[in-house]
Amino acid sequence: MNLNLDRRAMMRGVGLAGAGLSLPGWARPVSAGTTALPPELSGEELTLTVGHVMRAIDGKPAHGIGINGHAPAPLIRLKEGQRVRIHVENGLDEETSIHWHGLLLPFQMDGVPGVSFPGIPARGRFTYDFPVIQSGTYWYHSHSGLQEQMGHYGPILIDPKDADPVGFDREHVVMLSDHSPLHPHAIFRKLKLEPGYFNRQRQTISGLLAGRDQRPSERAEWGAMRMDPTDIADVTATTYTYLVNGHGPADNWTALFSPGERVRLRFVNASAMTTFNVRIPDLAMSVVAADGLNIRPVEVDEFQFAPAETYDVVVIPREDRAFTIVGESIDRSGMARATLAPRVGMTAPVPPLRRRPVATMTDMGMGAMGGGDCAPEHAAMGHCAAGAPMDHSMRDFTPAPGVKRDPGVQTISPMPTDRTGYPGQGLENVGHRTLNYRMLESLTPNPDTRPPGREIVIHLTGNMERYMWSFDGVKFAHVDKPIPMRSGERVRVTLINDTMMGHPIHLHGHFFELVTDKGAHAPRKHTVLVQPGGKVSWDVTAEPGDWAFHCHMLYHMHAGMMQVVQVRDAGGKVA
Ligand SMILES: [Cu+2]
Repeated sequence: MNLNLDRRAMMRGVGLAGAGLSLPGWARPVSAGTTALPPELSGEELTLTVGHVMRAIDGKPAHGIGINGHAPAPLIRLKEGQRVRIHVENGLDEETSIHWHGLLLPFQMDGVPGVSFPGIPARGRFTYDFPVIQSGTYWYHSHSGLQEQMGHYGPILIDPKDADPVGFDREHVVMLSDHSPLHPHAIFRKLKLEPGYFNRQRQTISGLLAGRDQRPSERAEWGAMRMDPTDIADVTATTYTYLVNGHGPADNWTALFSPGERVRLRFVNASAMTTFNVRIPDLAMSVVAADGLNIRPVEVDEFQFAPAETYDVVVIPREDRAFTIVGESIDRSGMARATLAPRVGMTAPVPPLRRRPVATMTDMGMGAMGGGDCAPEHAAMGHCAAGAPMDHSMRDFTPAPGVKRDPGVQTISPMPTDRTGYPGQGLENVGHRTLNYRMLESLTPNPDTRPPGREIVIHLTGNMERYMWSFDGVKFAHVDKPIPMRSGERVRVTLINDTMMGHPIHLHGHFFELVTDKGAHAPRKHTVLVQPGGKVSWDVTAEPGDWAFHCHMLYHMHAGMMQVVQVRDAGGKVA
C-alpha cells in the first residue's frame, strides 16, 4: 500500500470536509478506506447527540437530522465480544430513537418506541447497554416518525474476534440512500392524495409503438383494476437524489485503491424507499456477506438490494484506471454514483439509465410464465402466456383465508410463486451475471437446524390506489394482538406478497434462515425482499421479547405495514 498516497488522500479529505459539510470522516468526498482512517466512534462508552444539521448535496444546501453534527451519522466500529454503552442525547424538540439494525441484543435495547422502550423524549436521554455478540456490516437509524428519511442513519462495522475469513487489503463503506428537498411528511401526504404522484414514467403511445409498453387490451385490463404496471417505485427521482455516503452523483464520492488490491466494499441500503440495482462496469464482484453474515463467495456482475439489506463484496481492480459504482434505482428514474479510483480526481464513464421495467403478470401473483419470468418487453408485446387468465377476480379471498376483507386490500395474488431464484425487477435480461437468494449459502453451519414445529402464513397487503399498506389486511394502528411465539420455538414464517410491489420485510432481533434447500447452510438474513406476487419462507428460532416486524419501505411502515412478534416462555414471561 502506498502510504504517501493515503496520507495525501486523507489530507485532501480533511480539507474538503472543512468546507462547511456535515460529513463524518468515513463519508468525506474522498476516502482512502476505513482501514486508513481512525474509526469515528469506538470503544465501550459512546455518546451520540441527535440534532438538526445542514448538509450540502450536489452543491445544494439541505436541512437534515443527524448525529454529532453529521448526516449521515458517524461510523460506529465495534469488536465482537466487547460490551458497549451508548449514551444518546436528544437535541430535538420531538421524540427520537436509535435502532441498531441487524444486531442481536436484549429487546429493551432494540430502540423501537412503543414496542421495546418508551422512546427518547424531546431534549431527553437514554443509555443503550448491550454485549456485542456478532460481527459484520450493519447500520443504525431512527425508528421515530419519518426521521430516517432526513439523514438519521449511519453504518456499524463489527470486527470479528477471530481472524476474518474475508481477506482484504482495504475496505470502504458504500452506503446508498435517497434524499428529497421535500419534508418527509409532505412526501407522505402527496402519496396519500395521489399514489402515482412521483411516477413520471407512465405508458405512452410512442412507448407502445417502440414495444416498451403494454398492448391496449392489456392496458385496459390493468386500468380496470386501477393498477399501473409502471408503478415500480412509489417515490422516484422526480423528487429524490440518490446518495452514496451522503453525496449526490455530481459530488462523486471517490474510494481509493491501489491496483491489484483486494478491496472490500460494504454496501448498505440505508434508503427510505429505494431498491437499487448495483454494478461496477468492468469489475466482477465477489459477494462475501449478506446482511452482515459471511456466505460462500459468489461472483456476480450486478445485484439488487432493498432498503435495510446489506451485501459485502470483494473486488480486485487490477488496472490503473477508475471504475464507476452505479446504484440504479429499481424504476430507473435515477442513480446513485460513486467512483473507485487509484488517484483523486479520476473518473470513469457513467452509463446511461437503462429502460424502465414494466410489471408483469408474475408480479401480479398470476403465477410463473413459460418457465420463468417474462421480460417486460416481451410482456408488453403480449408474448408471454400468463399462468392464470387475467380477469377481475383479483380480490378472490379463497387463497388468503386469514386476510381481512377490507378496502385496504386491493388484490389477492391468485397464484403466488417462490421467486427466490429471481434476480429482481429489471434484471431478467441484462446480459451479465446477477445475484438471487438461491445463490446464497451460509459460510458456517446454522446454529439451529431443528425443523419448524409450525408455520405462520402472513400476507403482505395493500391498496395502491389509496396508499394503504398492511399485513393480512390490518394496518398496525388497528392491530389488537401481536404475533405470539414461544421462547426458543422454531417457527416457519411464509410471507405472501399480494401486491405488485416488492416489500423488504425485517424482523428485529433475529436472523432467520431462508428456505432455499441449503440444509445446514441456509442463508441467514434480517431482511428479505419479497418480490411482487411472490412468496418466501424462512425458519426462525424465537428470542424472548417484543420485536418489531415490518416492511422497511419507510412510508409503507408508516402507513401500517407493521406488526409485533411477542416471544414469551411457557409462563408468559420474557425469560
Ligand atoms: Cu412495503
